[in-house]
Amino acid sequence: MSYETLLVETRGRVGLITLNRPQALNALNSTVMRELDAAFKGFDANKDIGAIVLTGSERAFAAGADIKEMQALDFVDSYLGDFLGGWERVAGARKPVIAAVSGFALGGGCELAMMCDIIIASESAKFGQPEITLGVIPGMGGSQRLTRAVGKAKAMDLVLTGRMMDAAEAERSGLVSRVVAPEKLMEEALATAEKIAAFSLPAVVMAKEAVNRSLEVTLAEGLRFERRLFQSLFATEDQKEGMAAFVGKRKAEFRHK
Ligand code: CO8
Repeated sequence: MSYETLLVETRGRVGLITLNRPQALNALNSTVMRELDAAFKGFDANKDIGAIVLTGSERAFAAGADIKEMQALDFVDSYLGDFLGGWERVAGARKPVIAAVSGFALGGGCELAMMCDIIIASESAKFGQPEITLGVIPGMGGSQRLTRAVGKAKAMDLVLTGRMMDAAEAERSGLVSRVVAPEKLMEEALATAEKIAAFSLPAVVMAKEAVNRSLEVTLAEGLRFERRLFQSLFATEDQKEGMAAFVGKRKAEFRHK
């Protein structure tokens, strides 16, 4: 499949997706949404892929939803067309997704990064939810995922003022897993993805599912869910291999089964 707004490639067991609308600082329009959905689905279905990296350009991960596309929308079209509803599918990738963020991650760009499982940021990264400056509010998780990630105080500050926070503040707040020098960003993101992709794929997918479940349910339900997944992994060849390798003092060779 060829893409108009993305570059999609594989690096070993890692799927790499690069947002590619430089003329609009990677603003997210409906074509990007459709293409990202297809690219994630393709990698999710591909047994040879164990993790995905999503990135933008050095200047911008993504500067938000495409304001020029949104400008003329009215309520009825937006509501009946479930405007932005499709982004939930984009957030539904089952394999781990690492966002490698450089430059602006604003509005929908910040929200897209937060749909990923790990955010690795360049020192140049700037995160924000500037929707309030446009007369609207975040529409794809900025008031929900951001609040869960950084707490109410910081989320209110960002969502109500529209200000940007730099990479250091984002790391201090818990939004970002790691901050690296700009020239190390892709190396770090790809190495992290390769590391994850070498583990047992069923274990990796279940680990993601279990952590995400913690955001939805009570502790008792979450612990039960985790335990059932843990128990089920004893049906896999990779559990036998991982534990035999430890006991045999050798490196595990996971078959992803
Ligand atoms: N939409 C459309 N075009 C954009 C956007 C955008 N969000 N951001 C930048 N561009 C375009 C500019 O219009 C400009 O195009 P042109 O050269 O044709 O005029 C080009 O990209 C370069 O931008 P600037 O000249 O403005 O570059 P600067 O370096 O001066 O400024 C900024 C960079 C600060 C990032 C600035 O472009 C800016 O403020 N952009 C808008 C940021 C914003 O408000 N984002 C929030 C949008 S609303 C939103 O995201 C709602 C979320 C809903 C969920 C979305 C689902 C994921």
